[in-house]
Amino acid sequence: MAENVQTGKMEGGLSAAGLRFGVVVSRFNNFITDRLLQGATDVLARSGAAAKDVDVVHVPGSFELPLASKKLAQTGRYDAIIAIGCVLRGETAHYDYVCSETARGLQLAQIDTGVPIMFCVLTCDTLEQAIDRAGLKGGNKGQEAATGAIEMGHLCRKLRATPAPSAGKKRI
Ligand code: INI
Repeated sequence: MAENVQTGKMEGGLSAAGLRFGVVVSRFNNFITDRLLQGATDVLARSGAAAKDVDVVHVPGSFELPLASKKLAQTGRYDAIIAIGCVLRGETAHYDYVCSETARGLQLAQIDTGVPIMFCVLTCDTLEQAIDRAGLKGGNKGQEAATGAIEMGHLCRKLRATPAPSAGKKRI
């Protein structure tokens, strides 16, 4: 946990050792989501997360990510959740419904449960755009999501341990 005493700045550290993660992955477009999952789990492992502290759950499509993420968060077992999906624009409005409800559902789930949930859902017009964002060497959004999960997991632990201002303390 990094803490800057002079400025009172508080932020999460970058080691995943001792933190627990849930990863929820959509099977739809698994050509892409498998690569995002690989990127995320690589970063967690290289940052010190133990294999026993990373649970991976699969769901049919991105639309199912919010419910499964919320249920994982409600177990109280995880410091952070990573929700992985890939929505590709088709010829109908289906794309818009899946994108907006998935984003809304994941945001509601993290606000309701207080457990950080990373939005690792690609919303792309073309398969090429998705491939660019699921690269095995660079440009992998799963890696970014894992880094965010580690930081938020630390930050939430830190904030939980920070005492609330005492009732008698004068506010200015
Ligand atoms: N789910 C995705 O994750 N990506 C898509 O591109 C997609 N498209 O295009 O339809 C998709 N649809 C399935 C959806 O997420 C649900 O699984 C389905 O509607 C059942 O609830």
